[in-house]
Amino acid sequence: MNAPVTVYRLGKRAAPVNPRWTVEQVQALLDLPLPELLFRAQTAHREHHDPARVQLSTLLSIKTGGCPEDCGYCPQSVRHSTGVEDQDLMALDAVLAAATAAKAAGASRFCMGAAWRGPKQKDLEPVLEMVRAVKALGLETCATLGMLRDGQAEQLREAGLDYYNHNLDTSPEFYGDVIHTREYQDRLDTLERVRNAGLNVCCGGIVGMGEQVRDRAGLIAQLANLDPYPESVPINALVQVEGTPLHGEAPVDILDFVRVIAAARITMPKAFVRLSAGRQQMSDEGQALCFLAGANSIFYGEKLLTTGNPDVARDTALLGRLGMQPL
Ligand code: SAM
Ligand code: DTB
Ligand code: SF4
Repeated sequence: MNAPVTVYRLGKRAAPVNPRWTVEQVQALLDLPLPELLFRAQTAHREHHDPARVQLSTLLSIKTGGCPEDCGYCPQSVRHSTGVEDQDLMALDAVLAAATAAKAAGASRFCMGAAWRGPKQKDLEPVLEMVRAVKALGLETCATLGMLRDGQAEQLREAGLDYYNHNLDTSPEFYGDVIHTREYQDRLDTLERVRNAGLNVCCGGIVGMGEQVRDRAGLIAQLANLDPYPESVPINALVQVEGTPLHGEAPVDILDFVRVIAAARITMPKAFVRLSAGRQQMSDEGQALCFLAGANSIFYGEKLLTTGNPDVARDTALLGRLGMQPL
């Protein structure tokens, strides 16, 4: 009955042999009655995590706009007119000032994002300096710089990078509807370089791009079948930006978003599942459901890369209302 499922593994397209999770199994999770799904997610969550703790990561766009890729969701693509102002690579002292402020506000991780297809060696050198300096502040370090070539992940690791973020974004089947300038396999190749260099992998995707439930299941199955699965799994709700091709999509129902969080928690029980972009558009109650579904990390600070995020006062109040504490 079921069509064969392509399971992508790091570095090669493998036949569908014994995946830890099939797309059908994940879809069955997404289709559960919500109370049952939340119970299963909470059970998995409590086996490995304190349900009252949340990890806080602050983002900084260290190089903004002018990106040659055509990701349909992204305000930084040179192919979309979004009004985002291009900014060259930031100076080290400005990055350090932002990291210092993030630490003072309570973040434990600082994530530096650059709108590159991938860094050239001359781009990477100053980023290595940034990683060294941010690490020296006593923060965990994360970077998201696009595709990496051989040897670059090792250089980042040696500079003190803890995590590299590179998202699969959606299912292999839906991917080509959203991005045309690089392939799913390119992303898997970068993830393999990151893993082989001994870095922690931060990899997730976006919900609300017009995908079917099966594509959400396809994304989660891909992530969960990575061997090992990512340490950090950001689940983003599409932030719709005028001028991007995906502007005007029907917003995702928060309860469907909660289901994706729960499926990530059940299939990747030890991972930190991050309730990522889109929180500014969510109610406190919607976010609370995400935590009940097993989310235990957020982006913290009033800006994501180019779009808004709840400010520190709103998040402090939210965590207070929920009786939750930063990790
Ligand atoms: N250029 C690098 C790359 O694409 O790997 C790093 C930065 S890129 C902005 C990082 C991730 O942010 C994307 O893979 C995507 O998942 C997410 N993202 C970008 N724009 C978004 C949006 N409008 N809403 C939600 N997530 C978004
Ligand atoms: C991730 O999964 N989400 C973050 C981070 N990784 C780099 C980025 C969200 C970007 C939202 C749109 C913007 O602010 O430009
Ligand atoms: Fe470029 Fe990354 Fe935006 Fe894609 S998501 S357009 S690669 S900055």
